[in-house]
Parts: sequence; C-alpha cells; structure tokens
Amino acid sequence: MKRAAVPAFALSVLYGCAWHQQSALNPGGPQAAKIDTLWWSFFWLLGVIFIIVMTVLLLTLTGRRANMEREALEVTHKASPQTESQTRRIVTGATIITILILFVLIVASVGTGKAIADLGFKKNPLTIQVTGNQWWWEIQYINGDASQTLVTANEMHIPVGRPVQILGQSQDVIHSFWVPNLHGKRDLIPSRTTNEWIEADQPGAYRGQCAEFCGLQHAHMALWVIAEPEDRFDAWMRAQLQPAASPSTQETIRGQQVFLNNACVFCHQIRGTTAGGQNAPDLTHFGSRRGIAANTVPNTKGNLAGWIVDPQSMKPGNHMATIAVNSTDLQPLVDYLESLK
Ligand code: HEC
Ligand SMILES: [Cu+2]
Repeated sequence: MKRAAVPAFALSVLYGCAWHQQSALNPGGPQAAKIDTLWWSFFWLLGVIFIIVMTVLLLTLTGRRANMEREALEVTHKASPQTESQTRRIVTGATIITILILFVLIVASVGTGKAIADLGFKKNPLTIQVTGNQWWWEIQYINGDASQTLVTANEMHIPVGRPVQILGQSQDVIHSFWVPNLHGKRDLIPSRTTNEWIEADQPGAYRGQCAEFCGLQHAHMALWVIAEPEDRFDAWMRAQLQPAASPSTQETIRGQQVFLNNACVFCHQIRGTTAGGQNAPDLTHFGSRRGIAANTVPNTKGNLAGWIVDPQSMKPGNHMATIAVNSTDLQPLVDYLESLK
C-alpha cells in the first residue's frame, strides 16, 4: 500500500505541476488537439506492440520447448527443415506487419501535419510578428493601418476562436517559438520569415518558451500567450495602443525624469515620451505584463528594483547594461514603470 502510494503520488505531482499551462497534452486549440490525438494514438499503438514483443520474448526465454530446441540447435548447429520454414514464415509475417504499422503511423503523422499547417482559409485572421532576441521576444501586431500596429514584448494576447498567423523572425541567432498548448515548435531564423498558425478555442494563459538553444540565457526566454474572449481582447488592444500614461503623482513624475535622464532611453521605448530605443523590450505598458526579463521573475516592485540595480545577477549575460541609479531615485523609477499599465 505504502509502496504503491509513492509512485502514485509522484505521478500525480508530476502531472499536476507538469504545467497544465505548458503541456502539449492539455490542448487549448484545434491544432494542439490534433497533435494530442496523434500523440496518444502513437502511445497506445506502440505501447501494445511493446507489451506483445516483451511477452513473446519472455515466453521464448522461459519456455521449455524453446529451451529444448535451443539445446538441439547448439548440438547440431543446424535447425530441422521444418523449424526453419516455420521461422521464416514468422519472420516474414512480422516484417510485413511492421512495415504496415509504420506506414499507418506515417500516414497519420503526415495527415496531422497537413491538417494543422494552415488556418488561412478561416475568417478574420490576426497577424502577429514574433521576433526572437537574445533573450526576449518582441511581439508586433501587424495591421494595414499603421495606427493599429502595436509593439510589445514577452506577452501576447489573442482572441479566442480567431486564427492567428505567427510570422517568425530573429534578430541574432536561431530561436524557436513554442507554446505547446497551442502548437508545435517553429524556428525563428535570421534573415528569413517563418510561418505558423495558432488558434485558441479556450480562454487561458498558455506558457511558451524558446525551444532552440540560443546561448547563455536560453532557459530564461519564456513568453505568455493569453487567450481571451473577443471583447476583452479588444479592450486590451485599445489600451495597449495608447501611449504611456502620463505620471500623475509626485513620485511617478520624478520616476519618469529618472528614466528619461538615464541611458535607459537608448535601449528602451516608452511611447509618448522621448525614450525611443529600439533594441530592448518596449516598456510603454510594462506594468500590465506578468513577468520581467522574458518572464524570468514575476513582475513585482521588489523584483523590478532588483532587476534595475543588478540585471546581471538575475539573468547573467543578458544584454541590459547595469546602470548606477541613485538609491533615492530607485523607488520613484520603480513606481513609475509599474504605473505603466
Ligand atoms: C544597453 C541597453 C539597455 C539599457 C541601457 C537599459 N536596458 Fe533595460 N533591458 C535591456 C534588454 C536587452 C532587456 C531584455 C533582457 C532580457 O530579458 O534578456 C531589458 C529589460 C528591461 C526590463 C524588463 C522588460 C520586460 O518586459 O521583460 C525593464 C523593466 C528594463 N529593462 C528597465 C530598464 C531601465 C529602468 C533602464 C535604465 C536604468 C534600462 N532598462 C536600461 C537593455 C537595456
Ligand atoms: Cu531563444
């Protein structure tokens, strides 16, 4: 009883924290559902074959007849013609069955690949360009109308039930966009645009991460895909398209000055201010995001202060410079950035 409890407990813990929010076996959309079905059919088919093979092997090893025959073989170095033709038939049969099964698996796998490749035939798609950077994600909502084009980072919102085309790019090395609850991996390759369609049919927060080793902080390159009903998505989009909120308290006014008077502006953009840097995450609505530094840590004031004071200890090797901010300036700066909802 006790002994059985341990693996059972371990399994349930694994399953529980095996990231419902980041699991290919907990589909949040039609494509992930097809991948899930494919995965389970492989699992059951191959599982049954494994059990059959192992059973036959065990029976052969332990069977009396087999033992006797083996001894006979060892003595004569030659099987009887009858055994030989029987063996040949068994081997031929097994080979044919194996080839047939492999063929079925190939057809199932190619068929699934085709079925999930393109959602372009569906109505009203959304186009999002995802750019991999060492080690964060730039997310740009493409729209024919430039005033509706939005740039943000590390957190993508999508409306439930609408197909989304992901155009993948990279600024430096090869990265890979992978949100297992929605789809398989798609590489982001320098000087090329890759293409992938995703769709969520259930609201939820789905975690994704870079799936192609891209250097020191590869493991800290995560993103969130937040799927929400159309009206909430629209509200989010409207809010994000606004320039940054003007600071309204003394503290945040001071914080904005600290930001604008520091080197922060050479790398970061805050729309609506003079900060127009283009090679780091856009901070216009930083306060509305879940995480800091590609979701290395949750977005709290404490973590933000730690990040600004010493980004290299939180995420060693990342490309943010350490900037000496006065201790009296730190709190206003943190308050200001967190006020950018
Ligand atoms: C040399 C360019 C550079 C400078 C200067 C710089 N940063 Fe950054 N910053 C970055 C990069 C690159 C990242 C992304 C790091 C990562 O996640 O790997 C980043 C990340 C951040 C983030 C987290 C953004 C997110 O969505 O994850 C904040 C907040 C931030 N910086 C604030 C500041 C502040 C405040 C200053 C000025 C005191 C500053 N940065 C100066 C390059 C810079
Ligand atoms: Cu990467």
